[in-house]
Amino acid sequence: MNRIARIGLAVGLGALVVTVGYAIEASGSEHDALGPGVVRVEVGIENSRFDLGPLRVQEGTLVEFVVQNDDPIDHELVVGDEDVHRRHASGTERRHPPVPGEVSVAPGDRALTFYEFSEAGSLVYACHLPGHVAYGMQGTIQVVPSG
Ligand SMILES: [Cu+2]
Repeated sequence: MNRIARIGLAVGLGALVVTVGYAIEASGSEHDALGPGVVRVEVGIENSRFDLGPLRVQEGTLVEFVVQNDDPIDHELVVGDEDVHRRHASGTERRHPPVPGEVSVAPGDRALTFYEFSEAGSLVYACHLPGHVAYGMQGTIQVVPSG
């Protein structure tokens, strides 16, 4: 990729992140939650931090998580309920096979996973590599009923 194309991509991704950030920061009803339909959410990881705050998603929305790992170590994104996270927290899987909402991201790599938020409720996203949740690599996802 040449330099101009790279700058264009960076600007494009920046605009996308701003759009998502705006949607998250508003509060209240389903109108400020992501969705409905298919929504792409860019997730950056740097210094073992997700650049993503709490998410609000409308029930029934299919989210494409595009995860960019800018660290020199492995990370992962796991989306799910308490049971899913308990299993990962006590598990020993270093890499995840393709499971919706679960993806490993090698150093400097970019990976994606899809997750359909089919029921209203509270979910969590996290990285379960040893010590990463304790360091802060987790966040909440509120799935709100669609209007
Ligand atoms: Cu991690």
